[in-house]
Amino acid sequence: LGQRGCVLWFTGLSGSGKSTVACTLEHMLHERGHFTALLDGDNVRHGLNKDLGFSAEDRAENIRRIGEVAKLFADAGSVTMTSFISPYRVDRDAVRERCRQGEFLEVFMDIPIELCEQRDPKGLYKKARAGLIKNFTGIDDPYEAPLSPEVVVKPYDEEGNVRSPHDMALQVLTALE
Ligand code: GGZ
Repeated sequence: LGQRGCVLWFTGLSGSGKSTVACTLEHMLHERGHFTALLDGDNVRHGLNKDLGFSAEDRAENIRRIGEVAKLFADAGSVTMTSFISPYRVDRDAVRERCRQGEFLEVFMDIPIELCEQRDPKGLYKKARAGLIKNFTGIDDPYEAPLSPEVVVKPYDEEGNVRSPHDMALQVLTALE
């Protein structure tokens, strides 16, 4: 890795484990002495992007701004992780285009909606099913899976057991190295 920064762009459904895996990976990177940054809903949608909602236009602007900030961090030498659904391929590809060759790595949390909905850590799928939240990704709003992500994270191991966030983070770390 050296001191070169990069953008690790996590994408996937709500409840797919983006933030958990990114956070676990951040600890691993710290242990190895790397400078990191983590952008997620908690520190971006409540601040920089608090004027934005969940229409396609607002999601596009959300991702554009996050992409610009992530690039600034990466150019400052940070291993920068972003954890947003980022449902539209064109929005993610636009961020990739803004980055230098090899600076942007897309990490696809390839978790079926059935699993995400089963977990439903915040009860949002339940609300979306009940019609209390409109335009919820995967329910009544689209999610466009990446066509050639650098890393694809699957939910089960070879024995069919659910993988731990630690195991998933190790996979991303290995790909990064
Ligand atoms: C999807 C929504 C919605 C709608 C609120 N659709 O599980 P969470 O709670 O913490 O993650 C979701 C988060 C999505 O914000 P992002 O900035 O990642 O979205 S995007 O990249 O599409 O701009 C969910 C919550 O916000 N949430 N309403 N309608 N997720």
